Amino acid sequence: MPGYTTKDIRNIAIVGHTGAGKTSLCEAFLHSTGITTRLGSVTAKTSHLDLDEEEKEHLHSIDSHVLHVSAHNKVINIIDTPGAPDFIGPAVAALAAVETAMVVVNAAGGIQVNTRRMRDMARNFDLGRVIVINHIDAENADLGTLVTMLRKSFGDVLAPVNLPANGGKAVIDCISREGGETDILSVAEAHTNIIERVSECDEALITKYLDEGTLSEEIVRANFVRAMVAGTIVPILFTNALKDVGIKDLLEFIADCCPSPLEGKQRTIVQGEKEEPIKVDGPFVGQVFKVAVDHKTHIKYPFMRAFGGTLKPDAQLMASGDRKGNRTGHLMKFEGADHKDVDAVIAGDIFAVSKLDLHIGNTVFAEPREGTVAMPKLPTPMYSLAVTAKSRGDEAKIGDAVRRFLDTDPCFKVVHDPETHEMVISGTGDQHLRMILNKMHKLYKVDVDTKPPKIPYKETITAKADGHYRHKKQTGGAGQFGEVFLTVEPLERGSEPTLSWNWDIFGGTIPINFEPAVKKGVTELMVEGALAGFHLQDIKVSITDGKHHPVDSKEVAFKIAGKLAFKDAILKAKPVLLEPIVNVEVTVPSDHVGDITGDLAQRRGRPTGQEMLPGDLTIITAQVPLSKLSDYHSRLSSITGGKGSYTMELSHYENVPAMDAQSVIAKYQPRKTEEE
Ligand SMILES: Nc1nc2c(ncn2[C@@H]2O[C@H](COP(=O)(O)OP(=O)(O)OP(=O)(O)O)[C@@H](O)[C@H]2O)c(=O)[nH]1
Ligand SMILES: [Mg+2]
Repeated sequence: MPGYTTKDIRNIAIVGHTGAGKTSLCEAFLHSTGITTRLGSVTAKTSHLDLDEEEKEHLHSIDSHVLHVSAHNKVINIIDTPGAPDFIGPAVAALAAVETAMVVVNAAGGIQVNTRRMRDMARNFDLGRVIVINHIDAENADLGTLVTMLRKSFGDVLAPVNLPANGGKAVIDCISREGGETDILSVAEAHTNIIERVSECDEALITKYLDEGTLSEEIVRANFVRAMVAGTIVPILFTNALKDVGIKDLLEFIADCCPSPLEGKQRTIVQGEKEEPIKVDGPFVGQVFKVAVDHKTHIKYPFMRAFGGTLKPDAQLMASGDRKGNRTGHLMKFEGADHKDVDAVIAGDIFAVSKLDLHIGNTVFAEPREGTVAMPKLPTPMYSLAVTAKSRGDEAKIGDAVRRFLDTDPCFKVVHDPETHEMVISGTGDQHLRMILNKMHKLYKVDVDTKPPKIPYKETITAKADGHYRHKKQTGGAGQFGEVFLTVEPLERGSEPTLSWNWDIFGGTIPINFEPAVKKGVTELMVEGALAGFHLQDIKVSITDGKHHPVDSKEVAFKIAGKLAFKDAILKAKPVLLEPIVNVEVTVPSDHVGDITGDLAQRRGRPTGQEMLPGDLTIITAQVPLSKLSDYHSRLSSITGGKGSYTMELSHYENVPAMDAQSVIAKYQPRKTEEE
């Protein structure tokens, strides 16, 4: 057993925009606690964490890294996450494993796209939040203004718990001290603010504070964790990751003031309507938040957070719903790429196993059982490329390579388009997919040609209608006979499941044993579409009547009758084409705002907001049809001379305007006639 218990563990995900200094802070933690003898540097390519070739080449993290250090007798498990918007997947998944999200802000860059996204995700997932303002030595940093801006954006819950002093060479603690020389703001005000924020977490404390005019340091410290968990305080700390300023203070703060697994967000196992708390001393429950693959040996390492129970190397592990498990084998604690075996894992800890076929998001048990622990919602990959092998015969190699990325990347998806014979890969953005194609080239020696794939339109109906089909075929001896009457009705947009199935047959006009065949025909059409070859959604179908023949009625006859009766009804039910609308956030130098908004308007974009950032940058947000964005990456680059960037995520589906719909449907007419 480890020499610590669950209450001694602190789990922290370090999140925030790219370049904020997250990996550098982790290097500083490793160095400051004596784990590394030299301070690793991202820029000098000597980082102990950013070890991947792509990370070294582009000088930023592309996957999460797991490490742990000790401070004030606590074991601090840390997940360093990538901050580039295209690599947000591993950062979102990391939130599943922790009680606290540490949002790092670059003092010179301010609140950037991913700072806001990760802050909102952490809050919506009920995690404790800490802000770290790093790069306090940056020449153009205006720390006072930044704190004001952060407060505007995060709200009054923000409270500096230390302040930079001595020209950014030190920090002064404001929990224990009430005065002192600082570079910005007053220690006394910060001290009072902390007391107020902490008192807010409890009625009795508010009364005590109002009665006595203050609270002792002892009381503040004793209640700090509760205030963080309740969200009445979001502390701010200052650091310079390269010069060891504020690093020990930050580690001690995490050890003393951030929630342990017993105090922070409590996870539950959800199974249908039932929700069951997880017991720390109950059977083992864990969740996979990262999968690493050693590209040389192809060994897979699922990384897990243990929520309940103790795990030994001889246990069997299985994902929710699996009947059989596999022997756990080595249990490991990782430090970047290095790992050491441990003889047991306790509730609350973060660890890895090897060679087990587990996936990101899997809830894992040591006995067969159902139910899952909720994960924060991962972004839907909306940026796609159709890929074909450059050399003939490489198709199988591409398939193998792609499978490895599917194992490790939570926002990478692949579908085969049976119609165009294309493999369509999807990710969060151009940078994301380029990274995967680069790795495919370097690690698996496969090269591909790419082109924009077809847009994932959908089809639905807007009215109620009846449908009918009589399938009768007489070929020599045995014939085929089946007749189906049905009704379709629209469901609410975005319904789950997308098809509501109702078997309203009375008196055996269609024998019940043909229900699966009719359903098969209907579900086939749900995938194939009736209008233009896209998936149908949000439809209620009721099979109301039919006829059968004692000899000639066969499954195949009812499948065809079901499918074509369904198509008949859909085409009468005022079908429409739906298109994906994405939320786009474009960050550009402010003098390009006019050009960008004009260009977005031409793409049928609807502006939803604009926000100024430090450094004369502006964020423009808009909702735009995905179909209008296939060339956006190069267009943005040419408008801004390469200085603009954008992110997009699925918002919803809505009707395609009539003109555009006609041209999409027209393109699919020939295939439609061929099919029938
Ligand atoms: N001057 C100064 N530079 C810093 C500081 N912290 C980090 N840097 C530099 O800032 C750059 C980005 O640092 P990283 O640690 O890679 O940033 P990150 O947040 O991990 O970035 P992503 O991995 O892309 O999300 C590197 O060149 C660091 O050397 C700091 O406190 N002061
Ligand atoms: Mg990094």
